[in-house]
Amino acid sequence: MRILKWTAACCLLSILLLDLSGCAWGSGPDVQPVAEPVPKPSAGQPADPAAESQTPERPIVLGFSQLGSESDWRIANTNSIRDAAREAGITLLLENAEQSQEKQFEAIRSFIRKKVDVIAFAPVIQSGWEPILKEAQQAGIPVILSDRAVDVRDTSLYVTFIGSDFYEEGVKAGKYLLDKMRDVPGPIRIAELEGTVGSTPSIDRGQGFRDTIRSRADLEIVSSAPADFTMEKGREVMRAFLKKDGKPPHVLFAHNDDMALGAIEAIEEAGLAPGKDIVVISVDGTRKAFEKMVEGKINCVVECNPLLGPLIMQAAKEIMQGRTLPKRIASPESVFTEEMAAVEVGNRKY
Ligand code: GYE
Repeated sequence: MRILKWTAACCLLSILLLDLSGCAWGSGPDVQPVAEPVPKPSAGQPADPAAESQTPERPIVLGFSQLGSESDWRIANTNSIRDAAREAGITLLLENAEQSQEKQFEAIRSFIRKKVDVIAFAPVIQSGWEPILKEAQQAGIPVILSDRAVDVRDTSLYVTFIGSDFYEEGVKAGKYLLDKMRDVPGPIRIAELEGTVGSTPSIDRGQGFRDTIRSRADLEIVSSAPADFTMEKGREVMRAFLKKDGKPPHVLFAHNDDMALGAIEAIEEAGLAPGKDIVVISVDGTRKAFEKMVEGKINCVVECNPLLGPLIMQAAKEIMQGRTLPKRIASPESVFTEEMAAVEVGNRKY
């Protein structure tokens, strides 16, 4: 399912004062305003309603279930969360689920048992979250979704979703390809390395890309398979694509940089030149991918910002102060091409 895009029209005054590492509440141009009152946190909630707008005296305790450590994006995301918690004076309980939803359930249950003030998590896949979210709601603990979305009918089960617009990222990748191939006659064969099956970024990037390239009938996705967002699987699956029918694709669309980096190795092993024989398009914008762009081995990287820590801490604080948050908080992101890589590589923060 494609996650709907919302606009957070009314921004909170406090965020204007923040240094959010390039992020801002609800910046997306096509996001619809859905601001919801925050459920009252039970743990650490001041009894006196007048005290609600004051910062609690003891540090806020935030339980964060990180989905794994599968990519450089993820490492940067975890570091951002750790650093931002330290800077905000928030006590962080951080658990790594190693790409297992079951482990995320366990972590969230442990946070509920420990009566943390706020729970945040990056859901590995979209489906199956309703029961655990109900457990958190029954315990009166507000939940922030970070990075990826959940597919639940009752959106009151979480306060806000802080993360990128993955559909738009897929659209950007598709637009780059249409532009790049403007004067190239078809048929153009495309291989796609998908991310984790059932995860929001994989579903939405794939959909945005398809919806965009559909305008040219001679662009065809000839191979598509999941490679779990890791470099190893990217290499392995790309090897299989290249062996498949003896005809290499003209284009590779990798749903993240790590898989693209693995695929580049497979392309070189096959005696082909990535970036030349095969146009390579990727998502994330890690420094390693930029370095490959400088070498001409990746042609385009769609940025996906992992530095969500400051936004998450700000949201946790505002929840504890009883404020109303936008239902969707998206970070502004760019597209970088090989022509810009040499200038931009030094600016990468992850
Ligand atoms: O693109 C990928 C990571 O959910 C946006 O997960 C994130 C994705 C990111 O493994 O590198």
